[in-house]
Order: sequence, then C-alpha cells, then structure tokens
Amino acid sequence: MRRSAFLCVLLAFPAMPAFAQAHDHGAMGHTVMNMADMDGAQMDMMQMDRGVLGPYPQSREASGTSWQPDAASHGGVHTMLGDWMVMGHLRLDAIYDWQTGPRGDDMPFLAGMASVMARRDFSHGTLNLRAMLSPDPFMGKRGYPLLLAAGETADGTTHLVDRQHPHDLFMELSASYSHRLSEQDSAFVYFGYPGEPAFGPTVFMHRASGVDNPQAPISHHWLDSTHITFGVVTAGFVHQNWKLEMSRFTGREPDQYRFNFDSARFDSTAARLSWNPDSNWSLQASWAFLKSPEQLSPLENETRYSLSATYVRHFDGVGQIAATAAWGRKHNSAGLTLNALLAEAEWKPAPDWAFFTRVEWVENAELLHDGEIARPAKFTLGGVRSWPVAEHLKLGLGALYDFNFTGGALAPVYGSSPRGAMVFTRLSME
Ligand SMILES: [Cu+2]
Repeated sequence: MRRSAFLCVLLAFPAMPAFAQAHDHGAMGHTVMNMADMDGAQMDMMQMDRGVLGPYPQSREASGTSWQPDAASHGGVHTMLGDWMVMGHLRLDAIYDWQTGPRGDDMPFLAGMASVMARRDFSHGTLNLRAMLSPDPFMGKRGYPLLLAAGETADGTTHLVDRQHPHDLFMELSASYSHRLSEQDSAFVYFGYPGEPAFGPTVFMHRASGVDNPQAPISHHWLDSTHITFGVVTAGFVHQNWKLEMSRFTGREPDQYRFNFDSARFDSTAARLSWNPDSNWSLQASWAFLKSPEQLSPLENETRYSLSATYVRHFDGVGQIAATAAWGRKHNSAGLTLNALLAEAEWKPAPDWAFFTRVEWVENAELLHDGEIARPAKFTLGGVRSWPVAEHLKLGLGALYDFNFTGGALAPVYGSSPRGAMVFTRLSME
C-alpha cells in the first residue's frame, strides 16, 4: 500500500507546474475565522492549518519530523485533488564553484531539490506523504569541491575530503500518520525509505536560516547528515508546543551509488525533544546511537548529541530574519570525541532579496592523513536576488564567498588563506 502511495506521489511530479494556487505558510498569512461563519470548505481549510504531526500551525513543519519556528514562511504551489491537498516545490541551482590552494579545485554543477507532499485529513487524524528528489547524483560520485568538508566516500575505499558528497536521487520517500488525542495532544508514526530520523535541527537546505545558501555546512556530519537514511521509523507524542519522539533507523550512511536504494537495517536509535516556546523560537535536544555509520570503518559505532535553537522574526510586513545556533558532538567506539559549532543567519529585506552568513568550527580527524585532530573554522557571506518570470516561477542570481581558517598542522597543507567562492543562477517554483 505504501509503495502504491509513493508511486502516486511520484507520478504527480510532471503535473506540478499546472498547480493553480500559490500560498505562503507564514504566520503572517494565517487568517482567524469565526467558527460559526464557516462552511464545509472553510472547515477543510481550518484542518489544513494544522500541522501534519499535531495541533500546531502548519508553518512549523520542516524536514522529516523536525520543527522550525511558527513564524517561518515557506512557499509552495498547492492544489486539491479530491480529498488530498498536494503541494509542490522546486529549486534548481546551476553553480560554478572555486576553492583555492593546494587542496582546492573548481567545478560547475547542478544542485537542488524537488518535493511533492500530499496530505489527507480525517476527523481525528492526518495522513501525510512526502517525496523529495535531488539532482545531485548527476554531478558525479565525488560531489563538489568544498574546503574543510569531509564525510562519506566516492569509491568505497577512500574518504571524501575537501568535497561535499552528492545527495541521493531519492532524498525522502515517507509517510506519516498523526492521531489527535485531544485539542492539545496527538501521537504520530513516521516511516521513511529513505527518511530522516529524530536527530538534530532541520536539515540545512530546509531551515529558514540557511535555505538560500546553496553550500553544505562543514558541520553536516555532526548535525544533520542523517537526513537521508535508508530505513527510518519514528513514533512520537505532541503536547501543545512540545514534541518527544524516538526513531529506529539504519545507522549506515548512504553508499556511493546515489541512484539506488541501500538496504534497510533498523539497527540504530535516536531520540529528540523539541520545544517551540513561542512563535519565534524552536529549540531541540537530541541523541543518537549509530551502528556502523561508516562504510570505511564498519567496526566503529558512533554516539551523537545535538542542541540547537532557531529564531525567526518578520518585520515591516515583508522582511524576515532567521538565525540558528547549533552544537553537535560525536563520540565513536574507538574513543574519539569530536565537537562542532554552527551559527548562521539569513536576512530577507524583501521577498526577492536574501543575504546569508554562516560561521562554523569543527574538530575533524579526516582532514589530516595521519588522523590527527584538526580544528578549522569557516566563515561564509553571500546573497541572492530573484525575479519573478512567470506565475510561481522565479529566476535568481547569487554569489557567496568563504574564508577558511586553517591553523596549526593544517596551514602547510591548505596554503595561506584558502578561500572559496560560488556564483549561481537559481530556478525556483513556489
Ligand atoms: Cu546532506
């Protein structure tokens, strides 16, 4: 049954541009209706304004089962197909990337994602299906040059270092069902193959503070790299603005074959507590035990911890500012403990402008060949300007610049002041 539902979602892809209405989930867009004045259709709309996992504004929904602040706005094109509300979203970035120094490289590539969500509301519950695809595999197994990034493999024998691995063609194929227990409580289950277990903040390409920055964070493998996991089942409970959830999932990272489905093992566990104290904030604390995450070190297990806070605020009716601070820690069974810190922000003075920044610091044992722990930092500044070219369709032009800080043993390896830069054109449908 799940398979046929997924198939339906996939088949809906070509139909996406035909969708009739655009909407904005921002808290600004919420309308308050008098219950007594509602007809059936309005009641339906009211149900749509529930989150898919529980009784809260839909704008709180983010990647997997994660939350972001209610004030976050994210566009999508939506339509009704019978009892289903279907929403589509597309973003494609054509990027040229330069990374300087002896470890640098340059390359053009295509990145982005396409997603379709379909939800159906019942009198006491909500069923939600989601499919998310990525064009990343077309850039090649070695991904794109990114100084100080490390994680996963391109050939099954060596670590990918100073490159960001491509995401899998299928980033998410998931189904969730939430059941309302009262006006304030609900219980839910989520299944993904692939999907995102209950660990970390919302993944970088979906969180309001990083959504316009096309570059992956170098702290990805501390905080949010589990967003593509081949086999996840999560059960959770929502009470008002609190969510407690637990996942069983496949600990192994995706392999270098990015077009296929890896085998599901359900050998790892994660737990996350999320709290949105008001409409501007979203906080989470999470823990995960990953069984044999790395193909190249199959005997090692890993324990990860993460804490994060995201803030979103609207101003002057059109602008938005979003920021995230996060800490991640991983401890492997060989006795190595590595920390990472991230702070990022995005300022949108108007809907067609976005300026973003990100600062990261990581403890990484993969950058130096002898396994010595290095402590580099990275600072990114960038922006994107977009223009509407058709209904729901925007074309953008953006650029970013990276400062890499490589002290100690890294200095001779990376050369003096290694830098990175990207220019990109963006096509987005929302
Ligand atoms: Cu990723």
